[in-house]
Amino acid sequence: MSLFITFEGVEGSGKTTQMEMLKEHLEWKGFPVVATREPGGTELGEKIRGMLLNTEGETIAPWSELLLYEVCRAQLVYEVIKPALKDKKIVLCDRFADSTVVYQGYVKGLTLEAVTSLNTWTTEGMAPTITFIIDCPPEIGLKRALARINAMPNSNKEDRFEKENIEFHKKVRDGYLRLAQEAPERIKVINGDREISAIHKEICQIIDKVITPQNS
Ligand code: T5A
Repeated sequence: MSLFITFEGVEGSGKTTQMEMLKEHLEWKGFPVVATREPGGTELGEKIRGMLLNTEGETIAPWSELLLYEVCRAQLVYEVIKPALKDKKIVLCDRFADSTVVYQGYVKGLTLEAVTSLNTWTTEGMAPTITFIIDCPPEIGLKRALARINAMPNSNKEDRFEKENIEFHKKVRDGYLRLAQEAPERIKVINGDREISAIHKEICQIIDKVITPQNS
């Protein structure tokens, strides 16, 4: 069956952890799965990810930033997501178009009309079947993310956490909760301030209902 599942939330909320665990769960059940991420997921996208997330002090203009995220998305949809869905695979994506609505639209103030219009073009009109917002207070997410980043070798460090203050991340969280209210059918808000295994269990319960034989 083809199914497109995305993971969203504040930095360090546990998106990558949960996506990898869901991938294992689905593969164990015998489904072919492709897991990818934004920004990134393709050769071009990973190059642009480096430009976006490790700016070495250079300021990227808001519209340039938006367009770079959209370039990554267009390439990922074209090269990875669409072909995988066509092959009846389950696609898991760590962040997708909702990130742009929240970060560049709600929080950084670019016009939502432009953001959603660009999203429609670069996704070729495709939307996730289910989106999990892994929700937690940004203070907790940032603490987790910083601990992980500080354990990385220098060459892999990204400097984005030093760029924005806690108010920025609170707005990101509020933005996601607002999106969830606007699309309750698609977006499931999951409490990310719990044990990793408890979060995984809840996500599996939701997905297992979708992939039961009568739906596949
Ligand atoms: N962005 C992105 C935009 O502005 N616009 C866009 O359109 C897009 C697509 C990169 C940045 O780009 C911006 C948003 C971001 O600023 P990213 O690489 O996804 O996006 O950045 P993060 O969200 O920061 O990714 P992280 O990997 O840091 O966070 P995750 O994936 O949420 O967290 P994860 O799973 O890696 O976990 C972090 C640490 O916490 C532990 C893990 O083991 C790990 O060490 N952990 C937990 N610890 C305790 N309890 C739990 N429940 C835990 N879950 C995970």
